[in-house]
Amino acid sequence: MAYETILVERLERVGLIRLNRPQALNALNRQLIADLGAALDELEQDRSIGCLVLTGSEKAFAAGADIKEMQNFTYPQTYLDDFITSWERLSRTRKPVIAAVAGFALGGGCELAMMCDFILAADTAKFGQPEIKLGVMPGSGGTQRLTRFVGKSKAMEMCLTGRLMDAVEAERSGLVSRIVPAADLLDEALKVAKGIAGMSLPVAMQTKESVNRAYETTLAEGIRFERRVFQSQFGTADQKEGMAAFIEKRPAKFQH
Ligand code: CO8
Repeated sequence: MAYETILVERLERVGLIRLNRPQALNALNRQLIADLGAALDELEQDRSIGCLVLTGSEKAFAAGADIKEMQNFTYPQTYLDDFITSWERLSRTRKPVIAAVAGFALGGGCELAMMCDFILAADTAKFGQPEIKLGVMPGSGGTQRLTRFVGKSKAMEMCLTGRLMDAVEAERSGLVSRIVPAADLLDEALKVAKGIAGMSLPVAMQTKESVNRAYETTLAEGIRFERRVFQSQFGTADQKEGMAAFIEKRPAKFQH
């Protein structure tokens, strides 16, 4: 399916989504969020896809929500339209999603990257929550997810001052999993995604669900959840195949 503001490609078992509003540094407007939601629905339903990559351009992953679109919003309108709720679609994606971030990931752009399962950053990446400079605060999880990623002190400083963080600081503080040279970012993200897409899809999805539990529940509950899911995996053909392949010294060929 063709979209107005994003490009979608299927590269074997990897679904690649590129944000594509170059004239506005991929600023996130309603059309883009609708397109992204539809693409996520499409790729989630496609059984041949095992992992997704979300990326932008060399200059910007996304420079935030579209300020020109938001400028004249009123409170009743944002409340009645439930503005932002649909932006959370990405965080409900069940398949693994990697954010490949080069250039600016600001405001809603940083929030979108944090909704992914992990962030691979180009050495050019710059993260920030500069909303305060516009007279608002982060509205799509920035005050919550950034605090969980980098801790209260740094998150508070970034949200209160709007200061940007470069890739080195982002890696050091746990916001991104790794930094790669900008020229290699997409290849590296696709390579990692291909590796994940070669695993058992239900097991990858359960692993994601279990890691995410760590954010939402107590340690004891999380451990119980992990154990139950782990035990259930012994009922799958993929567990038999994975362990047989190890013992027979050959690559595993998972069914799902
Ligand atoms: N919205 C609309 N247009 C934008 C945005 C934006 N967020 N960012 C850049 N653009 C446009 C510019 O207006 C400009 O367009 P034009 O040529 O027509 O004037 C074009 O993109 C290029 O931008 P610049 O000329 O400014 O490029 P620079 O390289 O000089 O600067 C910056 C790049 C530093 C990224 C600068 O563009 C900037 O500061 N952008 C705004 C960043 C920002 O404040 N982001 C936060 C927005 S608020 C927000 O995200 C709230 C989140 C709510 C929830 C979101 C859910 C996911």
